[in-house]
Amino acid sequence: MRPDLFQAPDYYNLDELLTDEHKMVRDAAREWVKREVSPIIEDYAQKAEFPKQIIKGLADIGAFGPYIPEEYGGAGLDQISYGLIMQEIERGDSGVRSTASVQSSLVMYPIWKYGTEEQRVKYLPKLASGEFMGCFGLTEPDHGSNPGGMITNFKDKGDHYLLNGAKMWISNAPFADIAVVWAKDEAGRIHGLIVERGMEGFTTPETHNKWSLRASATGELIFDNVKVPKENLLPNKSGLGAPLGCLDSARYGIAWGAIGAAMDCYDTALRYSQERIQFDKPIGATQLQQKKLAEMITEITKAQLLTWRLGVLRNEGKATTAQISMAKRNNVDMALTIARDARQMLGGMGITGEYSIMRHMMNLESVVTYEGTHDIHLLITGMDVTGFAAFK
Ligand code: TGC
Ligand code: FAD
Repeated sequence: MRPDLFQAPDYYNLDELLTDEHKMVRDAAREWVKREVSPIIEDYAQKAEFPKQIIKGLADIGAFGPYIPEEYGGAGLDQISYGLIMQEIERGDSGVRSTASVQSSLVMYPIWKYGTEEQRVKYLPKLASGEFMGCFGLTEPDHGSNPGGMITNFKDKGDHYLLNGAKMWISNAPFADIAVVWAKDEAGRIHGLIVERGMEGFTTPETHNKWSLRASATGELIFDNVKVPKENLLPNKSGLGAPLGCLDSARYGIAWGAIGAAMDCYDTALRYSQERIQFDKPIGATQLQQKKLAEMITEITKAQLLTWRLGVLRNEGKATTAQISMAKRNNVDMALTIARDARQMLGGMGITGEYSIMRHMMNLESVVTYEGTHDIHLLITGMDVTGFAAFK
């Protein structure tokens, strides 16, 4: 891959809306991505391997639990800093951002919000430092968009719970030390349980042959009569709303992350259009390529404004699930469209690993699917504005 020459677009001077702390956190993450991710990521994506050596660096830039209080090892930052970190990481690669999203919003968040003080103290500092890695098991082979139909279940056996079932498409599963698993009790109510690697009957086979998120490890979680200690149940929230609450936080981070992938594709295509000569002039001097670039920067700017405002609402505790849904859906679709157009602008070079665009494009096919598909987010907005749920 070529040297990383990334220059972040800021067409509406959005930096003026950021505090010094936001800019410091963002710039540290940007520098780290340039130094530690860009030089190696193409190689790891080609090998379909997660670069485990970056775990410590992710922890050092505050990517594991950015908004978790410092007393539990988190960075104690606000929601805009959290978003900016996700943006910078996904500028490098959506798979690396996935690892950070899962660790922060899908593992640390439920332990912090729904767990006991003992669970917080036991797990959060180790997750923040990267000593422990976690994963989140909600999706099942027969229940993806409709997680409420899950069949994974546990029975009360007096001194422990007995867990049975299977989860599929789980990011970080192949190497995670712990899994936050959503399962039904005997009354059919959903609860979160912390399952630790090494518990008898718990296995995590890796999912191979992905054309997307190749630098992120994905796998299954299989529970065959796993004895889970009673103190591993997250007691402070149950029902489908518990996992959906975690998704609010992760989807918000993805809305920012997608902007990072879009910025990288735009920046690469812009530079290429200024340098690539055809018919004796730069392709950037042609109207067709200018149309693509003008639309890209317009859409990136709109997404930046949408997401910054959402961050303000999150900081005030006022952002709704439907508002988060709209930003996730809009920004990922925006990034995917930009990646496809940018790839065409590079002609044949666009399909090679010399440039990051094709990798972003393939990664974004997962991002537009996970954490609620593009269709499901449209239906959430539809339900919000009409009052009618059209899922069922
Ligand atoms: P519905 O009847 O609407 O709601 C069930 C209960 O949940 C409550 N609720 C929420 N609570 C807190 N936060 C939210 N965001 C909530 N949304 C809903 C709701 O009030 C209700 O409570 P109660 O007390 O009345 O029972 O549920 P539904 O079954 O109709 O489903 C709605 C739907 C389709 C929107 C939901 O199931 C959904 O979002 N489906 C998409 C599934 C999804 O996003 N899965 C993601 C899996 S994790 C993942 O992909 C990680 S990838 C990570 C990475 O690598 O980065
Ligand atoms: P389905 O739900 O079967 O959907 C298939 C199609 O039907 C989609 O186009 C969908 O939009 C459409 N559809 C579904 N319902 C409706 C409806 N009511 N109306 C109209 N259209 C509908 N899950 C986890 O729990 N943890 C993870 O860490 C995780 N990581 C992932 C990593 C990757 C790389 C991928 C690809 C997925 C991951 N997922 C994870 C799973 C992800 O959340 C699901 O793939 C997603 O929710 C969609 O579920 P599904 O694949 O079963 O598709």
